Amino acid sequence: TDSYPEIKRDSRFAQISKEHVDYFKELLGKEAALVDGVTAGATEDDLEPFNSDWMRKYRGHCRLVLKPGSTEEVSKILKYCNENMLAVVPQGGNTGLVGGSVPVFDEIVVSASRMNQIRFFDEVSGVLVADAGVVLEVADQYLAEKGYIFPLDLGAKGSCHIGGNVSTNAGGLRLLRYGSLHGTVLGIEAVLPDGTILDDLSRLRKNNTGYDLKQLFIGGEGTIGMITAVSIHCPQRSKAVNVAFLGLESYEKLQQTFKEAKTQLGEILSAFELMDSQSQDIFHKVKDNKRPLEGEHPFYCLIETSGSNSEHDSEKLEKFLEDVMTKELVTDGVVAENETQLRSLWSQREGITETIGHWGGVYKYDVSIPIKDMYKLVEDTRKRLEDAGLKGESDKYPVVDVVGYGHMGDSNLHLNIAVRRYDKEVEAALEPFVYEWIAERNGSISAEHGLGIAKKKYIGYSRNETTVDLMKQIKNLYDPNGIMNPYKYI
Ligand code: FAD
Ligand code: 2HG
Ligand code: ZN
Repeated sequence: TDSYPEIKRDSRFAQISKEHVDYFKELLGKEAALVDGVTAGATEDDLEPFNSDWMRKYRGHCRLVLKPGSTEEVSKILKYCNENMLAVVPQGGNTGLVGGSVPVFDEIVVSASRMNQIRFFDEVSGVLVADAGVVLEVADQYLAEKGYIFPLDLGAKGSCHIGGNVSTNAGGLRLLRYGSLHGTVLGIEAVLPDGTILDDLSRLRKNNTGYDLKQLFIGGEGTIGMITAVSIHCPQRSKAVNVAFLGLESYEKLQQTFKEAKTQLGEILSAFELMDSQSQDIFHKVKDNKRPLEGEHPFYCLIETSGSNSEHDSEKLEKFLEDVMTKELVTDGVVAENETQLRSLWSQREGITETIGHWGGVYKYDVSIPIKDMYKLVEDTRKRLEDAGLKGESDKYPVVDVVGYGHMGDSNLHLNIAVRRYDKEVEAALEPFVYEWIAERNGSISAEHGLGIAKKKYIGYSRNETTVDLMKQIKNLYDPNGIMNPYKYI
């Protein structure tokens, strides 16, 4: 999908000229702060990491990347772009999965990568204030040394930025325990398209003084401004972390196991992740590693506990395992005995996204559905593609497999269709089928990845007209010229 035949470049936007680039060069000073394919010799290859998304599914044609080093520089860049009608795409680690982080045409990429300083940490309250371009894993390691933890964790932690996380309102693997960024983010600093700096870097947990404007930027996907810093409440890091990996016979038993986990593990439960056998087959085919359990099971789940008393927590988890096996809810299970095993069990879950694209492509649906119906979407989609003669072993079939996994504890399913090639027939079988299926059950077509360009057309399946109209009014208020991340969902 190299181009977007259905989208036309907005002629209101200026073409980038030498004069524009000269302004940015003078402003940013350093050569390292620009990737310039307009006046200097930056090649397609130099620009590729900014033009192409993580899945290599969406590609733009930007010829200029700016890497400001401060909020003031971001302010001057956006003000100039706004006055000169230059369109802009804010970019973090470029790990987003809905094509929102890359340009569509020749929009200028403003990367947060040089804004990567921790600004403040309070060892008593756990409040962290950091630049938007701090990599999530770097923030978490910094916190680990102080006995704290970042309240968000996800497979892309080594590349994604905390500013990108907040802009997508990423959910991830710890939401069950620490809640969403809408609760943990205490404040933001952002630059509006006209250059105004919105300094709302509150360090307070409670602040009921009018509209909570930061919430619009949390999950705003770069459409109303660029986040330059984040203030976030970080919990104490648990001393004892345990992980169990279980094999189960049916989705029904998985639901009962989840209920038992909540009852028996209570306050120490920190993750409950679902993986079906198809997702694990793919992981093992690609990685060729030893499976954690003997034999194969239709469903797997990963349970993590985080508490303060190692002995007490292990005992609780062992007792829980014994109980669910006695009740025949769980067929087989293993508990990590050390840090290496713990990481290896987590990789069975975190590594799915990386391995599933192995055959050429993936159609991704990141959905919220009431838990009892959640896996039926995978079964119905699988049947639909089989009935249409699109799924099979040999190369003549576009579909390799239909896979379900995700954050069961948050009723968030990742339906992934691994394909050998992107194919119009497969697309027609999937859409709007999947979206209608979700809307009928009052689910959400995007639980945590956002809308970007991939889900742009489908917002109406999850939001009514009044809501979408209000969103458009907000967009127009903040960004009247529409320069921020154009052509995307709003
Ligand atoms: P980018 O991809 O660069 O940008 C994402 C969006 O935010 C774009 O619209 C962009 O314009 C905007 N943006 C970025 N930075 C800024 C800024 N400073 N100001 C304003 N707008 C900005 N997501 C989950 O929710 N849960 C998961 O478990 C999860 N796991 C993942 C695992 C893998 C292996 C991968 C590749 C992705 C995963 N994701 C997950 C997707 C997720 O959205 C991103 O990984 C992450 O939150 C995006 O951060 P980023 O810095 O890469 O942002
Ligand atoms: C995860 O939970 C991510 O692993 C990615 O949200 C999901 O690749 C996906 O569809
Ligand atoms: Zn996820």
